[in-house]
Amino acid sequence: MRLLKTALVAGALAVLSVTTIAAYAQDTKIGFIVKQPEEPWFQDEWKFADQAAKEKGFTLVKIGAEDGEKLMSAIDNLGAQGAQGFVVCTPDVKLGPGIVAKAAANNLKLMTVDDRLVGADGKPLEDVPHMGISATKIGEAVGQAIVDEMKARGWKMDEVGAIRVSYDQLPTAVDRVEGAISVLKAAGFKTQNIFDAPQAKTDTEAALNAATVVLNAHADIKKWIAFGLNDEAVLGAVRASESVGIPADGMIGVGIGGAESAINEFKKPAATGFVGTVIISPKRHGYETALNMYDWIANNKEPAKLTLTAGALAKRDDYQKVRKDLGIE
Ligand code: FCA
Repeated sequence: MRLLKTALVAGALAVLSVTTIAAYAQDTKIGFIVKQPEEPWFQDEWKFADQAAKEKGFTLVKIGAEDGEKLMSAIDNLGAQGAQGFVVCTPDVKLGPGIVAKAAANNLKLMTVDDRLVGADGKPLEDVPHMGISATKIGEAVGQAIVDEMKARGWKMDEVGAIRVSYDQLPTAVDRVEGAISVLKAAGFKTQNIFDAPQAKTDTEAALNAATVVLNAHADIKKWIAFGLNDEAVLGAVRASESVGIPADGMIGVGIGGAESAINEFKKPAATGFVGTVIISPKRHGYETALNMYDWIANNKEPAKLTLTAGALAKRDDYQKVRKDLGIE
């Protein structure tokens, strides 16, 4: 009897200490909020952030926030759950000061990814650690890929129309398309042949609608190029060109991203007008930002104020290799 009692007490103590250790490991809780959870890029960011959580043993809370209201309540929610910090790609960069205030009110550390917060004056909030892409450079790579393809096809630039799928309220979107335009212009592309297609949202459907308006307004033009914020923007323009009867060899679209939407396009048996994508790294943007936040919370190591990541052009015939080289295969 006595033996049994001792064994029971020892067992209970063992259970208790295991629970305590588990609670300790679970102590760190980090939010990862994204503006468009259904977009493959953001799915990939989450996947890599999960990897960091697994490695370091913290809890990752993934939240989709498509508008400001959802974002604000997500931050309150993280605070109520006892999280210590979060990484966010906001649905609207102009919410910057509101997000900073909300994070502070909930005692949460804040880092942004992809889209950098701006203040009332439109200037970036430089105090908030941020990881984004080198938008201008990556846009230039898009422009160069398009110029090279026009040359390979023997196109006369004066006969070509350009669809600038735009989302000008987002600074990184402007930098990306303007980067592409600067290269096009340097190669002799005329500004009057570049047509703006403003999208209401940053998804494929909105881009398709915007590009269709441009194509219908210039039905005399038979050869087209397209660029925009991301793969979804360019895929929308490519789908629009197909719907008005422009064949694949009459369209040159180059996107940015390299996630599933682009890869699926390359896997199609016949080439489409979606010629290439500049692959960016969801591993750096997901894994690294989550790790940065963890280090900040657990080891008091503040992340760099600004990190800009690079991209690499991939096409139908080499995307597997490029993905492998980037460590995202
Ligand atoms: C923005 C875009 C995303 C992705 C990311 C790096 O948030 O909306 O599609 O390109 O930048």
